[in-house]
Amino acid sequence: MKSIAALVLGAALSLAALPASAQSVTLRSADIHPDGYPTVEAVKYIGELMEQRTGGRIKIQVFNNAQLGAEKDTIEQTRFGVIDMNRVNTAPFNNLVPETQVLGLPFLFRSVDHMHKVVDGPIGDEILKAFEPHGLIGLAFYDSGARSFYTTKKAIRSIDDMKGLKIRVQQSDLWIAMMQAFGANPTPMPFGEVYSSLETGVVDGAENNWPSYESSRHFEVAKHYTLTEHSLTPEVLVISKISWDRLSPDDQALLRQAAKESVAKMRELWTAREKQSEEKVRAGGAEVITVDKASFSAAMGPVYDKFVTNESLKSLVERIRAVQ
Ligand code: BDP
Repeated sequence: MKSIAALVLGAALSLAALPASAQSVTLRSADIHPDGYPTVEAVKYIGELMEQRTGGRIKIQVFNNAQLGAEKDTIEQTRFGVIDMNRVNTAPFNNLVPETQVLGLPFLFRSVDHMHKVVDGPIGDEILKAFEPHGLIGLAFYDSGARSFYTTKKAIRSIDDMKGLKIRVQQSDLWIAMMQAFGANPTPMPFGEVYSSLETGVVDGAENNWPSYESSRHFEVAKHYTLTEHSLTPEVLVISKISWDRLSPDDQALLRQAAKESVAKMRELWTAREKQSEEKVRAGGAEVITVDKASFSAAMGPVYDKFVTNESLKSLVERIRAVQ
């Protein structure tokens, strides 16, 4: 891991010495998911478009499978320009970029279509812009489906079953508070540690969408999947402001355009993958449980009270609700 980070750093430094116009660049992009996962394929697709459109001058290399580290760490490395690009969930950005919190708020989006309308419109652009003061340029939001709980021993059949369960969450204060509001004990940790934590009983459960539940093989150790669908928080693709500023304005425009185009491609891949993953985990013996979502949603008041506090976040939530 260290040697890859050193290579990336070396490449970033040598790039700094080149004049802007003559640049041949390979942008290094991080992802914790494996090859074939829709987020990884979407960023590779941006790379293909960039190669075509710049005559091979600009390329993207995706370091998948958390080769460059866990999301929290790669976010820092991206801010400092050690990694050029990064595809991560919005949750590990929540503490750094408060505007991203609204996207994770439980039961805020009425449907995937509602979420698409929000992130594809001016609100999405506004939240992408909010990354800039933190050394990052937001390029695109990608689908992440709905997140639901899964547990190792006791299945969650009603909100009362959540009392006292140790549930792994992403490293975000919002997500910690959400678990507390559900009655559970939140255990924040990186994605890569979840399988063994489920297996050894460090946690009783976790929560994720169908594709991550499947590709991580968490379904082998946590077989009860309860369709709470409590958050539709999307993924986000960012580029380091340091790497961005090294690109010419024309190349920046090409990259923005290619990133926008990758969203439609990603959604196609995502829809197909959700189905395949669901089939795979059902065939693998997962028990899929439906619940009364309204009773879970009714417990979320404290989360909104604690996190939607200033006028700008209140306005974002109101405007999101108003999107038809
Ligand atoms: C997946 C996201 C990934 C997160 C992971 C998690 O695609 O970026 O790291 O959830 O729960 O759905 O940590």
